Amino acid sequence: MIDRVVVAVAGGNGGDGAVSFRRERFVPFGGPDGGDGGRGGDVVITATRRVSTLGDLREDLVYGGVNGGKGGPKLMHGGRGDQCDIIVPVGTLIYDAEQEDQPLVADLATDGARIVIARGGRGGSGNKRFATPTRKTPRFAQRGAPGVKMRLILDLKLLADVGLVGLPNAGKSTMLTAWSAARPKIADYPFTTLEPELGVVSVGYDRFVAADMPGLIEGASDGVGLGHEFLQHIERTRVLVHVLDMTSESALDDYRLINAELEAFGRGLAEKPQLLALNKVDDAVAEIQIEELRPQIEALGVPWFVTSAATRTGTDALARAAFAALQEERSREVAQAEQVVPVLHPEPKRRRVEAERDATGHAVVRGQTAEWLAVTFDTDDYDSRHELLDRLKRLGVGRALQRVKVQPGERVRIGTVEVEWE
Ligand SMILES: Nc1nc2c(ncn2[C@@H]2O[C@H](COP(=O)(O)OP(=O)(O)O)[C@@H](O)[C@H]2O)c(=O)[nH]1
Ligand SMILES: [Mg+2]
Repeated sequence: MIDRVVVAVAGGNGGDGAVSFRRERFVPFGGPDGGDGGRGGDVVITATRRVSTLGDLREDLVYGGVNGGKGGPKLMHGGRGDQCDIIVPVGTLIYDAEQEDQPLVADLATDGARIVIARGGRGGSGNKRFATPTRKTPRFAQRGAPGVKMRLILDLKLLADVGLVGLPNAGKSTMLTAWSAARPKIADYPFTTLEPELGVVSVGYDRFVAADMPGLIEGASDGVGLGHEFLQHIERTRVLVHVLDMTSESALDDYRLINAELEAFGRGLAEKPQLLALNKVDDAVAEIQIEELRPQIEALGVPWFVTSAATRTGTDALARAAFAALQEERSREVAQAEQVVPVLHPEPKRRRVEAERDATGHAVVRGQTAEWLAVTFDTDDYDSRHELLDRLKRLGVGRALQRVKVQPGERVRIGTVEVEWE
């Protein structure tokens, strides 16, 4: 079962630099004092064990960092935009939906793994920074750069957090149905399948993944062997809900039988915390047995719940308790495993400057810095345009354009901007 969402992310835009001049008494024109814009907030995706599905993410939202503040007079620096945090389960794979082959951008495989997926734009420089001995009163500033925008595919292979164990016919599949939107096969005969049936269970705003785990030992000893996928589910399971058919005359023996089976299976299954579901209470036989066996049940020292999976009596309370136990287990693990996880960054784009002619013969300049400069300097303003051209030349754009034989006066495209090359 794969959980998949497509989300839009956008780093915040950088704030514009300010154009401002000092006002002083008796000084007709003070020096430039426009401050820089602030950086836009990044979009960061962090993996945590504390969530199980991608169900909290919304496809109709853009996850955006906050825009950086504008620079102000008196060299006032614009504020930095707040970061936008997206929380996903461990195991989430992130693909770039905008590229044709949808490449994998990140595999958040460990608790706490983070990626800065969409950087906020840099703030623009205020006019103070463009003052030179020959240009004492620059009347332009740099705009903030737009943040990175992407569409992402987030993929997660759902693994069980809570396992339903119990004898065949105890009501595991029915419990899963009562809990979730999943519609597992419900059979009157024991033993349908060896693949666990999964369901996503909502508890308020939280969710967990539950699995009906049909007989482990029977399967293994029949030589059927449990597949890798099944074992993955078992290992990931943090809490077991032990479903007991209380219409059975041997309910307590059934309980011991399953626990012995868990013990024999190994892999830590027997050590996982259990909740007991005394199921089929809608049946009068079960009701009477629960009353009679109450002292023995209490003596087991396991939290127990009276349920009817068929009529959904007590099933919500059981789901809430299972989730609480799950969160407790996760907290314990997180506290134990204090690890430093590096922050990932997407592949940096090409920094080098390249020039070429496109199919129509148009000269095109590519390169991250060149594109950033082109969108942040106003090309309509004479001084600003010259600042841009000077900086592009310093980057080596002139040499690159000479190689493709661009003549002065020719229009050149840099990212989304066109300028006349001088
Ligand atoms: N009366 C009653 N029958 C139930 C209840 N839960 C499950 N059953 C029935 O018990 C049988 C086995 O249920 P199923 O969920 O397939 O058990 P599983 O083998 O543990 O997955 C089916 O006929 C169900 O309808 C319940 O709460 N009350
Ligand atoms: Mg079943």
